[in-house]
Amino acid sequence: MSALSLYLIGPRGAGKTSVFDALVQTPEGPHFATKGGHRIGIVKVPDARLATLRDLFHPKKYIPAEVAFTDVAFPAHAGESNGFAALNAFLGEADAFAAVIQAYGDSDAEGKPLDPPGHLESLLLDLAMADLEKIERRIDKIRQEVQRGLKQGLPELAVLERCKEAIEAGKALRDVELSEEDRKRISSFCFLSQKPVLVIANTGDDDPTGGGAACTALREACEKAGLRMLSFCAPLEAEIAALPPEDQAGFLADYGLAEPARDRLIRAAYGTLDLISFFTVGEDEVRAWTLRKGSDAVTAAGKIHTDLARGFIRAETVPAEVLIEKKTHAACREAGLLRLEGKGYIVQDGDVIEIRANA
Ligand SMILES: Nc1nc2c(ncn2[C@@H]2O[C@H](COP(=O)(O)OP(=O)(O)OP(=O)(O)O)[C@@H](O)[C@H]2O)c(=O)[nH]1
Ligand SMILES: [Mg+2]
Repeated sequence: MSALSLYLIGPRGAGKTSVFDALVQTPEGPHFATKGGHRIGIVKVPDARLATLRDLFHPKKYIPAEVAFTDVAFPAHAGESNGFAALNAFLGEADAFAAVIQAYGDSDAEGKPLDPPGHLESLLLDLAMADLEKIERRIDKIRQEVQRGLKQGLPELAVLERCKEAIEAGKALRDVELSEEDRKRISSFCFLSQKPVLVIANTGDDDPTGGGAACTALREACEKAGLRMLSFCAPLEAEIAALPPEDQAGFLADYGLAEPARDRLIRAAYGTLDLISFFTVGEDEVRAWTLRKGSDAVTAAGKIHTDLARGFIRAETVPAEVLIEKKTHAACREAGLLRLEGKGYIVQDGDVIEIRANA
């Protein structure tokens, strides 16, 4: 996996761009690029363990993991699915969505009374409707083939019909239980309602920690939908992110915030997507790698290089905290804390790993 990519989506005027600004703001100004009207900001995943390892090893290169945020530009005349159908191929590339929902003020961008749960519901519906359109088109195509005697599409047709029923019953495809085989049969569609969704409540500066009524209502709706919610006041977070680093913690604390918005969102995304980090260290580089929880040592080796997976012998493994305490691999080995793990070892968050492999 290269950088984890999170796409900011949401109703018109919900605060997507304001949230994006808060995420990409730095004391030197905002960092982002523009592509096809969409704004993309790549940020480093903060990890205190990795920073401490850097200070121990003084590597030539220091390479934290990265997350890419995209502020999706929805077309102005979007039609029924609010642009989701038109942007389907583009949105399909996201690893997950961050759904920005307005939770400040009394009225929404269209001047209607503020209704965060309603906004979330219609956003989720837009995602599902974009999928349904694709599913119906594909079902028609397969049925035509079957009529002409081409039967190989039948297993795919069966899965798609289940998906269609689920959406028509008001479900998201992420809530449909599929076998590994069925999952593969539909993976190329990159269905939008199959992707993990994190909800961001964009609160007012009168409610920086999200305890207000609008946020509470939205939180309840998220719990019902099985979605994780974070809240932040985007303009306030952007202001704090622009301050000199040494001043930021104090301002955050003044508003009752433990961490900047960016860090909270990244942490939540890792949790929702079941991701962990492992590290490689040395004189050349100290680096973080992103891995799905439950992956084995060979998979971790393959992240670094396919040759390392192919020639895998063992993984010399020590938790970052132990290496930080003992300072060197030699000291870890002496204390019997450097483990030799085989192919099937399930990598743990924070493992420092050195792969031994046949060249
Ligand atoms: N008071 C207040 N205003 C906000 C907040 N967040 C956004 N706004 C304002 O709401 C308006 C819309 O915000 P944007 O961030 O542009 O919303 P958007 O979702 O990117 O909008 P589109 O891209 O046009 O769909 C802007 O005028 C913002 O200044 C907030 O937390 N508090
Ligand atoms: Mg915008």
